[in-house]
Amino acid sequence: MRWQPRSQGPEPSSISSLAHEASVDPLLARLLMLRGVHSAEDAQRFLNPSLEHTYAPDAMLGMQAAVERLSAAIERRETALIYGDYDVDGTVAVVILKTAIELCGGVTDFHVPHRIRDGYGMKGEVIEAAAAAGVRLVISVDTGIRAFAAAEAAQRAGVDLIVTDHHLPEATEGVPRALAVLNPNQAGCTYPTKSLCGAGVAFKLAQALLEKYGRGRVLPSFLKILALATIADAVALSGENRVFASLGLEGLRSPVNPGLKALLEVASLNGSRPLTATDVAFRVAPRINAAGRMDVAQDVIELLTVRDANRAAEIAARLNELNAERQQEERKIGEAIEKQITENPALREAWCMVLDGEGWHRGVIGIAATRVVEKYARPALVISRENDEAHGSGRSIPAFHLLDALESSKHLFTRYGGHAHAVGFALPASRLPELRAAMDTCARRQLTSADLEPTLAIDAELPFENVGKELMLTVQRLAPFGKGNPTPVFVSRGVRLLQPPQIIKEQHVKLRIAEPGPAGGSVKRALDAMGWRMAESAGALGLVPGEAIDVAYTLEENTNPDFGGLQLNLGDVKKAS
Ligand SMILES: [Mn+2]
Repeated sequence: MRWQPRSQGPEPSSISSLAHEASVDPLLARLLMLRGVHSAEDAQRFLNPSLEHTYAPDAMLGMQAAVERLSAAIERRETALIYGDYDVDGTVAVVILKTAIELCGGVTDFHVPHRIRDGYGMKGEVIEAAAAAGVRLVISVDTGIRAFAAAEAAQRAGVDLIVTDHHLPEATEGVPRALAVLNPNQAGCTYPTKSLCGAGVAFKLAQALLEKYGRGRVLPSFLKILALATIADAVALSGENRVFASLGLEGLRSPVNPGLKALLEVASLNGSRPLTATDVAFRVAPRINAAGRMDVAQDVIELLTVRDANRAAEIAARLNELNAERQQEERKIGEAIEKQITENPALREAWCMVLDGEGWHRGVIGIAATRVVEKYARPALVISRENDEAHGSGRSIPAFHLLDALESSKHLFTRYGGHAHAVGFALPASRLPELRAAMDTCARRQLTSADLEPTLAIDAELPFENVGKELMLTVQRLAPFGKGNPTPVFVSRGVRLLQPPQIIKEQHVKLRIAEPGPAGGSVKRALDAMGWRMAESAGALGLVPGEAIDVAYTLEENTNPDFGGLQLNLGDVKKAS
């Protein structure tokens, strides 16, 4: 793996002037600058997230029309049908808007698509059925920005449609015709935060509504679930999103909502330490997503709105089981993919890997694609074939705009959408060979071989003696970490390996290391470094005790006495250069 500085390092003089102006130590100033923070004012905002730093909802195009129509519905006690999506973002968005409208005195209903039966996106049939049942107002959340046919169906059925979404609009056709369209990514919208998740857009509408009805003070209570969606949807954790994630995680330490309590409990997060974005991304979100993947997304809405603790515990336990099932499906597809790649070298050599299998569970192909990208450092599409139909999910590397790549072969698809880094699509199975060839050609045209080389971005090189509690506290001031705000990675060179590498569960490796000193001399202070899923790569180095090694790592708090409060998580290890 290639170690390279995270972006072009800031000038030492600008680091010291930021350190001075913001009264922070130079290392913290450096880490801030590497995260795009350049002024003392921005540093203060970054280090002290507050709702006061968020933008007025009015700044979003379409907000006024949406609030007016919703207020009219509230006054008339007319049912507003919220049309959501089945993932964390989509279900949280439903809960936020539903709760806000009801707090203002309105009446709501919601629809969350059945992943397999309904597929992704807003469907005209659902709106027509609602219209037949007397619904005159539909609001989409986290979906709808490309639902041209559904928007026309709404118009024909005499239903007012408000689209709220964060996915990228169609490049040439723009946005669907609706009473209002809220999406910071649409042409003409000057709202500063372009990277809101779907629940973030719904929150801005909820905010506008609640403020109009004099209920603005309840807004902070939405931040806990908004943080879940913001982290789970992997939007950049900077600006407003950092405020949502940071304040929300703080609140999740002591949730009042019975559903959230039950959910954290089954995820073994008991509030003994502050929650991290990693806890949400790897423990909470997968349990919520399991519902959508296994087709009971409406259970999530019930979980997050139910008052009864017993019912909440029941749903949470069910989500936990579904998550275990999901993990099993994921393992099965992962193994099938590895088998295909070993048996077919052409697949391994493709610059964009397109993998397909009969009957792969459509709920987990996105996760499978993420694993392929992590392992092979190139864009990947994972596709489930069912008879003549193929449904796929894709993930990419930063250098490759995956949605643009699909767009350049749009004639192949019956449906496609998403972002630069993640897409979903469907096509006739007979066109898979064409898709495979087109994606590979497209990737080879746009990427260079350097783009496919796995790299590790380094924030700073430190003497090992500087690694301690104080450094960890500095790092923690920058949390929560995620997309747009990566966990700082440090490098220490020539550290001494004290014991033979310890293999854990055949997959992981633990290294006991200390700062360099004379061979045979006394050991000053030792720390444990965990190499997750690195047993194989570290084993190949044949490390022996006493050897000098270079380590790249992140820091994590570990209250286990064996670790002395601090754990290093290895990004990579090499023999000392
Ligand atoms: Mn979303």
